[in-house]
Amino acid sequence: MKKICVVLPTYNERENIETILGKIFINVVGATVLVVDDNSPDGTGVAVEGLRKKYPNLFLLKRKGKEGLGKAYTEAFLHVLQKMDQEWVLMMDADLSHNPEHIPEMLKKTMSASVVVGSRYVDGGKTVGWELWRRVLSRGGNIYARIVTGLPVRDLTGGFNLMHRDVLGKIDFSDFDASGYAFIMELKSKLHKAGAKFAEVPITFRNRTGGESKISSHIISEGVVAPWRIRFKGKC
Ligand SMILES: Nc1nc2c(ncn2[C@@H]2O[C@H](COP(=O)(O)OP(=O)(O)OP(=O)(O)O)[C@@H](O)[C@H]2O)c(=O)[nH]1
Ligand SMILES: [Mg+2]
Repeated sequence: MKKICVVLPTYNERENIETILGKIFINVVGATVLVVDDNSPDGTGVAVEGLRKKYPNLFLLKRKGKEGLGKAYTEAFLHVLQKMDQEWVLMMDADLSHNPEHIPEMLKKTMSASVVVGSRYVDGGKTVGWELWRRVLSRGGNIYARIVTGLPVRDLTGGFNLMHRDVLGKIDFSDFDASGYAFIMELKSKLHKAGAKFAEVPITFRNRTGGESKISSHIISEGVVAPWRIRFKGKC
């Protein structure tokens, strides 16, 4: 069995955290989960601490305050690389948009890839429950980003990704420009430059039903500029 650490960033996910953890541990026998929480005012961190009695393979990385998804992931990835020994690292949202039932299919693809993207934009992939403006923004943004960056991935902004620790370990985490969705795009670009072999597995992404959205105009505008930064980084 492949050893896997699921990294789960949380900010105010108290409504979702117990459900998502239960689903992960049922679908991926032997998984370790590292929750990285930015001191959520709704007590998500406290809830995770309580659940550690039930789940011995559950760990919590506590951060001082909300600094964005990119910073939380960076700290968690470095923690896994320096202090944990799982071979595969999975990043996913805690709001039930990413279904843990897809993880076994993603694990199968690791036979031939070092990064497996849970993808809304390959045959069989879909998004359920989003308003038209978010569907257009995401689909259009992904086409735009792929054309500008030239990266061979259809879901560049998707946050459901399984990565081998060796390729993750080649990345310079001190050199990221982005913090929102664009962090995920920049991560995929860096993985590509580090020689990762990508595969995409179709997923159904469901809009959150519990908790609040954290999408902001800053996150959207960062996503417009990021593909150009990625394209020209190191070239001028
Ligand atoms: N630790 C940490 N987690 C965050 C932060 N911002 C978002 N998250 C978590 O990252 C995941 C993705 O964020 P979401 O708010 O779901 O973003 P989204 O899926 O683009 O948008 P909505 O589902 O509409 O909210 C969720 O598990 C969030 O709780 C942050 O600043 N710090
Ligand atoms: Mg979400």
